[in-house]
Order: sequence, then C-alpha cells, then structure tokens
Amino acid sequence: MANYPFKEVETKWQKYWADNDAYKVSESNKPKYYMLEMFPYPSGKIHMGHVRNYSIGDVVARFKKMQGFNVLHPMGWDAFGLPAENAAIKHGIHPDIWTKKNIEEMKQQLNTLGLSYDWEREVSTCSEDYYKWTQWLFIEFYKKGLAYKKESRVNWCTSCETVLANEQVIGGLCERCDSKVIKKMLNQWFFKITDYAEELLKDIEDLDGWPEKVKIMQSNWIGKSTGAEIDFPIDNSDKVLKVFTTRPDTIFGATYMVLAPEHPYVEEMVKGTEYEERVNEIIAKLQHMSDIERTSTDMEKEGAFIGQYCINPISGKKIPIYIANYVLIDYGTGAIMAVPGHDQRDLEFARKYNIEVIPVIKPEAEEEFEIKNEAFAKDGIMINSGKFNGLKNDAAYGEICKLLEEKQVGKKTTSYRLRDWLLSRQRYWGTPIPIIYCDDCGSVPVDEKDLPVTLPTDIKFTGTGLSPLTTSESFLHAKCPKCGKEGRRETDTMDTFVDSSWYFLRYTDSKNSNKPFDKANADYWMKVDQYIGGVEHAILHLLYARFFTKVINDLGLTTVNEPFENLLTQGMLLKDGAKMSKSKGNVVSPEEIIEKYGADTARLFVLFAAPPERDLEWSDQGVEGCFRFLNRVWRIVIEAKENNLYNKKASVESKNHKDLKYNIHYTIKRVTEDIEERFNFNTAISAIMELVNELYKYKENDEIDGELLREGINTVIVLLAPFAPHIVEELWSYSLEGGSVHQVSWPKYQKQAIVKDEAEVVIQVNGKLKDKIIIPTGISKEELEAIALSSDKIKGFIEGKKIIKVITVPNKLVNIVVK
Ligand code: ANZ
Ligand code: ZN
Repeated sequence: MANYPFKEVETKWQKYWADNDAYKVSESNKPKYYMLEMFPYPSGKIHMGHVRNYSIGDVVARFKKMQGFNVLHPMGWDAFGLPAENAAIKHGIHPDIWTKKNIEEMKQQLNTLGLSYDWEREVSTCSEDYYKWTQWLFIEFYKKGLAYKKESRVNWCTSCETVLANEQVIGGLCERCDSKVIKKMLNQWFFKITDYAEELLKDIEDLDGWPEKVKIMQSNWIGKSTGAEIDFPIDNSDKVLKVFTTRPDTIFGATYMVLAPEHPYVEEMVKGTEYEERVNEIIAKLQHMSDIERTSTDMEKEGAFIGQYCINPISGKKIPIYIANYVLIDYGTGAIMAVPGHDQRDLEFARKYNIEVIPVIKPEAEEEFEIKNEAFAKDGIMINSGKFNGLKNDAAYGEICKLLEEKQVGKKTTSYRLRDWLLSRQRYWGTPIPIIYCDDCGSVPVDEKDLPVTLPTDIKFTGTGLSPLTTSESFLHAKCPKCGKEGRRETDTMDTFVDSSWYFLRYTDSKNSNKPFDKANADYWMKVDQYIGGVEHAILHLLYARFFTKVINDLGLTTVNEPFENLLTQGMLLKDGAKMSKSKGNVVSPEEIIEKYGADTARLFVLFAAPPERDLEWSDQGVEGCFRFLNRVWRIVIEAKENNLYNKKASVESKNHKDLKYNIHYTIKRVTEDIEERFNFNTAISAIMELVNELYKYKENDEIDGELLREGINTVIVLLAPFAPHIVEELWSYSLEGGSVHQVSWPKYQKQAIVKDEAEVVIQVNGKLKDKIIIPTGISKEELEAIALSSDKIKGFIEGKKIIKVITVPNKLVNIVVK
C-alpha cells in the first residue's frame, strides 16, 4: 500500500481548524489552563529547536483541553532587537519591514506544524499597541522610584563608539571590529531590581514546579551574603574605609586592606605621590578585563601598596592599604579587609607581596598550627585574637559583631550580587524610553494621553555611539509635559528584555486599548500553568519576568505575585553528538522534514526520541520509524472499515478478548500518567505503539469482537491526538465517528479491565515460607485453604502433625499452624 497522503491530510485539517476558529478561547467559568512557550525572535525561519519546544507545548495544550480545561495557548513575537537593525544597516531594509516579513513567514511555518494557537491573541513587541503599554509600565515604575538614571561604567568600543554588553567584549576587544574596549562613564537608565532582591530570593522556595537547577542559578545570581560592614579609620586622616566582610570573626587576622583600583579614594590618596604611576598602570591593565575574569581563582593576583595605612578598629593594629585586581568596585563597598590566613585569594596576594599572614582560627584537634599554601576556611577555635581566644569561631562571630556595634564602628549587614538592571540601549529598534528633558523641570515622563512615543522613520544609522534617534529632528523636539517649554526627548531605547518581561500578561487581554490588560482577565488566566523554553533563559529572562510580575502586583494591576507555576527547560537538539547549529553546518531544517514526511511525523519524532528535558540526538532512522508507525495506524483503520471488521461478533468469551480489553485500558492509564505526571511523551508514545501491535495481532484471530476492535482503534486515535493532530482528524472522520477528535473527552480507563484476574499466594507453615501458588482471584476462603492444604510440597510439611489453625488472607497468603 502507498504511504498515507500526509500532504492533503495536513493542509485539509489546518484549513478546517482556521475556518472554524478551533483554538479560539475566551474567559469562562470553566477551570483554566494557561500553556505558554517562550515566544521567538522573528529571525525569519523556524528551526528544529522551535519545533521541539512548540510540539511539547502543543501536546500539553491539547491534552488539557481534552481533559475539559479552558486552555489559553497563545503565540507572539519578541520582535525588537539588534538583528533587524543590522539587516537595515547592511541591506538598507527598514527594520520594521524586515521584521514584519519575517513574522509572516514564521507564522506560516508554525501553522504547517498544526499548533493549536489562538492567533487572535498574537502580540508583537514592536507594534505600537504593545510598546505603548511597555512605555506605560516604564512610567509607572518611574513614578514608584523603580526607574532611575545614573552615571555608570560601561564597556565602550573606541572604534565603533558604542556601548557593548559584557558578552560582546572578547579578551578586552570589541567582538565586531577587534578594537580596544575601554570603560566609560555614561548616564544610563536602570530598573531598581535590587529593591526586590530579598523577595525574589525568598519566593524561589515556593517554586515547586521549577527545576532545581534553575532555582539554584537564580539564587546564585541574586547572591545573598550575610556579614558585617566595618569602618577602618585611615591613619593620619579623618576618613574611614568601609569594608564588607562575611567573616567578622577573622578581624584580628586582617593584615592589609584592599581597595578596588576604581575606588574614589585611590586617586585622592596617590595623586602627586611616588605611587601614582604604578597605580595608573594597574588601572589601565584592568580596563580590558571582565569582572568574571578578575575574580576567577586562576587569575594571577596583582596590585600595589598606595602609601597609606588603616587602623584595625578592634585590635588597634596599623595595616597597609593596597589596590588589587581581584577586588571589584561594585560589590559590597568596593573595599575589603584582607585576611590571608583564611581567604585563599588574600593568601596568594600576601605571599606574592610578602605581607604578614596571621592565623586566627585553628582546627579544634591540632595544637601546632601553621598556614602553608592553603588558607584555612573551616570552623575552629579562635587564636591570636585577644580576649576572644579559645572561643569557637561561630561564637566569636556574634561577640565581635556585638563589640563592633557597641563601639559604633560596624554592624551586621546583608549584601547581594544582584545589580540594578541597566536598560538603556543606544539603539533604534527598541521601545523608546518615554521621558522628556526640560531645562526647568528636569526629567519628565510623557503624559499617558501622548503614548505611545512612536519610533520615527526619518533616522540615520550613525555608526557612532549615539542612538540613531538623535538624528531625527521630528523626534528630538517635544514640549515639556509639565511646563510646556521646548524640551528634548530621551533618545535611548529599552533593552528587549523589558518587552519580554510582561508579554504573558498581555496575552490575557491582548486587544485592550485602554490599559495593558484587564485585571479580571489577568486574574482568571494567571499564573501561566506551564512555561516551556530554553535553559539559556534560566537566569535573566525569568528573573526579570518575576520582577515585573511583583512590581505589577504592587501596582495593584494583578493579584498574582509569581508568573510561572511550572517551568520546563527543554534539552538541546544534537546531531552527530554536537549541538545543531548553523555554524557547525549540521542543521536539519523543519521544512525539509515536513516536506518529506509531514508535520505529524516531525512532531512525533521530536517527542518520541527523548524526554523533554533531555538532549535529543537527531536520527534519520528515528524519523523513518515514526513515519512507518503513522502509516501502520493509517492502514489498520482503513482495513477495519473496508473489511467490515467492526461488524464481526464473537461467539465465545475468549482470553484474547480479555487480554485486548486489558491492553486498551492499561494503555489509557499509562499514557495519561506519562503525560500528566511526568511529561514522558516518549514512553507515552511507545505505549500507543504497543497497543497498535496488539490490535494487529488481535484482528488476525479467527473470532474477533468488532466492537472491541473498534474500541481499541478509537482509543489509539484519541490517545494519539495531542501528538499527531492531523492524521487523527482524518481517521476519525473516515471512521464516521463524528465531529473533531480534538473535541473528544480524554478517555478514562476502566478499573475492572486492568485488574489482573490471577494472584500469587504465599503458603507458610508456622510462619515460614514453604510454597507459592497461582490462583484465580475471587475464589472463596474455603476454596483457597483447600488448594493450599492439597499442595504436594505442603503435604510433606504437615503430614503426621496436628493442624491448630489456618490463617488466610485472600489473594495473598495462607499460614498453616501445626504442632
Ligand atoms: C574578610 C574575609 C575573611 C573574607 C575570610 C572572606 C574570608 P561573598 O561570600 O561572595 O559575599 N569581598 C568583599 N567585597 C569584595 C569585592 N568588592 N571584591 C572582591 N572581594 C570582596 O564574599 C564576601 C567576601 O569577599 C568578603 O569577606 C570579602 O572578603 C570579599 F576568611 O572579608 B571577606
Ligand atoms: Zn518643564
């Protein structure tokens, strides 16, 4: 038989679904389920990673719908960003045109996959009716003091004259032109995400539906440390040096101080001294180094004495002040007390510059204790620490903090690694920041009635560090919303992570033209019940989305405080053991596979080849196998109808019927549990494959029960519906079952059908195991006892003895007590 005509089938049903608004949803009083996959950047073509991500989501959406939920399953476009701007510079196409064309193409490709999206809720972050509300939210943040502008150090390419993200600086050089990158102070917009650091951290605990590894990454990114801030007076000066330490218990071991080279005190202290030149040398060297490089443990420690001393506020000891490459300006206070006995980085530095090492904690068991090449970072007993000697160091920690507070030279404190979110970009293709500068009124947010601040089209791509928006005269000039005087617009646009931090809320009410979304709608649909995307978003996107959700909640716009109930991070797609990527040239295009085998096969393969979180190895044979399986399903349905198999009647109750009934219902149970509890789509699919094999065997029997065969075949069609949505529609309609199979209720297994009708019974004599027998279930106690007593093995043990009593547990055990 020829292969099934997947092309006609798939086109036919895609059209049917579109014509019938099959996936349109609205708010109702049914229980809801919000299924969301991370929206794509409209690069122009979908790749296999998209196919996998969206197929996983589609299975869940279709399954939940069949279970009776009101399912929201939307799709949209993360449509601002650099590639569109680069295409514009390179090919002279306007970013807007480039982006819209890509969206059209990708949407068409997504539709060939048969994904159950409600396209009426489509959002595109670059459209005015979306970014109007991104701007509106920015202003709400601004009013709450959560958006502010400050001077900050940025990576600056000296040739492109533009700001670079940390990832764009490779070994101190610009990724694009290999020119020197320096640090430069620029006035930039920030979101005050640090105000939410504690809440973002604490609430991770309640994210039960998130993978552990993502929760750990988020915690580490927030990076909470508890410790103390301590003031060290600078000798011969009225200044104090404030340090942050997690180890106030080691204060007697502080033998030098270190300032970050960029610390404002440094310049003041060395200006005009013999130390100035060396210090400048070190600072120059550090400009080409990322924070990650600077703090890595392999990094060669380097620094210099700067000619001044501090006084240890507890011991009174006078200690030298250094600068060093391993101390960062924007963590803690940008200065440390260095304790080489107990901190490895300090020890390496101290050895290099011959600075004294004083151990102040020793292991409990050792008498003689000396620091060699390794700092002692464990707990122990205090030494060389005046009146604290002999205490355990954790007790000393508390005592020393108390003393610091009494003397008013320090206090317990908490420090976070999380920095405020720098959102300014000197770019064109992004959401304009809705602020007007006025000589009299300062920064003034644009009035709500004047939103959106639209992107002008009369711009030039300057190729300098200035935002292209500075070249638009029509854009630049605006009246101050407060006093009406001529003002000047902000020309930076927003980081695209801002756009994607609230899109899941917009989907709940995507057409609203009066507000970002209606509270009732958002409250009905949120949280997202299942969110699926790549693990590369495990930190920033998810953290920013959580931050936005919390602020939006505090603004009273929703009741939810977290956006995503369950999170699944899907694995990578590999081919020949390597990640599928353009640069490796090992890409399999979805178009090619769909052309050759159809969308149902493509979907089935990516779902069958591995569980969703795991990496998936591409296999041509695997794809072939899935295609053959769908053909097998196709043929049995056709054959059953053509040969009138459903009308057959069996005259006897045979074991074959019973076994098939068992298999049908056991398969329903397995598939349901595999989808619902574990997302083990691979084992769910293989269970369906096994049932198909059983059906093929069954129909070859002399006697078949047509009704039962029909039940089996229909079960296959229904269970397969979430995975391969087109072929099942065709087969359902071919079998004249009526309506769309996607409207059918998900089947429930019958409990009796999967009760095994045999049981293994243990026979004991005086509590000791002597025999095991298989019996039909449901026989009476007396019958079971009689069978047990007549067992040949048992007879040997009880012969000539007196039976005192027989204890019987039906289907399980018979214990014969003898004397
Ligand atoms: C003295 C000390 C003794 C320290 C000791 C550690 C061990 P986390 O846990 O990451 O928060 N530190 C503080 N600010 C720094 C900066 N801007 N750049 C580099 N290092 C800095 O680390 C806190 C510890 O890292 C602080 O505690 C400080 O060194 C150092 F046995 O102070 B500690
Ligand atoms: Zn003004």
